[in-house]
Amino acid sequence: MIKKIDHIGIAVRDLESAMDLYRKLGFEIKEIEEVAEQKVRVAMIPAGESKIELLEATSDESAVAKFIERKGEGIHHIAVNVENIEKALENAKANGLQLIDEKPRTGVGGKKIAFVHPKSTKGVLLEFVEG
Ligand code: CMX
Repeated sequence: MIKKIDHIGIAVRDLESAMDLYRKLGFEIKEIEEVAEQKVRVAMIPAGESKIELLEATSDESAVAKFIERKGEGIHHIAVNVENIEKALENAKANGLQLIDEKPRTGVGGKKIAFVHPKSTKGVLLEFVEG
């Protein structure tokens, strides 16, 4: 059911300076996308079969802004690819995990995404991405 790690999300205060830093590390960064529903601007950086997602909040109400306020910059979530996100959510719920999203939302690239609460996944916010 789980295909691979899709990406690792990193919360940053300033997207442009974080992109400069990752370019210095050797990553190739092409574009920035705003995901209004999640109140973030993101840069998806290819890293072999997976990606690194730099995340900047676009509002104080954003989950990313709250995370940085509480914990500082750093790894915010791990996202895994699943073939069928509704089935992945159904399975996680049936196994007693606490879902943040009962139904998928729209994420980067218009893909279907949904989150599982870090309280039920050993302190790591987990994201399902379909496709
Ligand atoms: N990773 C690990 N723990 C986290 C966390 C994260 N990213 N965000 C919050 N927490 C922890 C807090 O530290 C806190 O723990 P303690 O109680 O031990 O201090 C606890 O979760 C708080 O939980 P809460 O009161 O239920 O909720 P919050 O208001 O802090 O919101 C969360 C947390 C995960 C429910 C919220 O951030 C959320 O809904 N996230 C999903 C959406 C999202 O993150 N979008 C941005 C990325 C979008 C994208 O990638 O496209």
